[in-house]
Amino acid sequence: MLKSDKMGKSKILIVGGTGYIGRRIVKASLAQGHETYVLKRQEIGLDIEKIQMLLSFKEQGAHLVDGSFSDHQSLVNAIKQVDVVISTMSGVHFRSHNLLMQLKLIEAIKEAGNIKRFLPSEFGMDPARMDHALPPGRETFDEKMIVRKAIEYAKIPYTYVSANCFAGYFVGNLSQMGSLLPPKDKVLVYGDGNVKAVYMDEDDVGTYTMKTVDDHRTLNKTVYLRPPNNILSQMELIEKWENITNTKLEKNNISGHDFLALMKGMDKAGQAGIGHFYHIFYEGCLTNFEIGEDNNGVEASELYPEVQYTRMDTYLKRYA
Ligand code: GNU
Repeated sequence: MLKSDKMGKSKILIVGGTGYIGRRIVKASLAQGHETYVLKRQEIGLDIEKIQMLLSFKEQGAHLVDGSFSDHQSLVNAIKQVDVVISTMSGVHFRSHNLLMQLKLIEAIKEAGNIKRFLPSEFGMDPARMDHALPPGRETFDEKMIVRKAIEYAKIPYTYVSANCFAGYFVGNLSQMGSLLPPKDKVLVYGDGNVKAVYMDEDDVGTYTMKTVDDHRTLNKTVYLRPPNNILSQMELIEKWENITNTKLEKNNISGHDFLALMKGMDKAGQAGIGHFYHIFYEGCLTNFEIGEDNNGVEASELYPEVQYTRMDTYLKRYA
């Protein structure tokens, strides 16, 4: 039987389906009519949240596939059931473990030999543009580049999705670090607050990601999610919040130099975060380049104009 039997739609395996972005990709895969498979890792143990999420995916029509990263053959068997593999294993949490798991997944994809498209766990800044990144946060990008090299060396067809700033981490908190909720009276402004970033609703990341899997225009390309209305500076975000809540926040500006100096008192994860924020809000690394030939890039909202992506004033309303 043809693998992609649903109106020529590829069969999808999501690895990391219970994670923060993975769950959105499972949802979008089902919504867009793909036979959807979700890896159920042996190691899941007593993580009741993940177990119950997997069972809800099954109720929604997904197939749960047993597999373990300590059992290569189980991965090969899972991969042989589908056409497309999407990895959303997060690096922010178990960093180096994540790298090894992705390399094992690539080995299994190579051996299975049937995969038409592999989407590795990207979904942030474009790591190919972060060669200058500050330590220790640079590890995030170095690892993603190791994964990319392995994919390209193995000649596995790929799509890299650069999803920019997840709204849950950067919008509700007006891009403040150490919090996920809006500040009450004062807000730290990075520099003059006029550097442009790109903010994405996580469900839209899922929708756009799934649109790319069967599209020849995204084969061996980097797909940047940069919808025009979501290209915003921190000050524009703050102003949206002030308009919604009819309040005024006290703004405290911090120079790039002083912001980087905050690293001194922090642990490694905190220092990585400072570095990531610095690149985004002082260097403008998400918007300081054209998307096109030289970065093998395509832009999602241009490819898929039918997607009504969530604007950030709408996203902010839930916090008011
Ligand atoms: C930022 C964070 C938020 C950290 C990327 C500390 C890699 C990327 C936009 O590591 O998970 O407060 O692209 O106190 O490619 C962390 C990640 C966010 C920073 C997001 C990141 C963005 C990493 C914090 C905090 C909200």
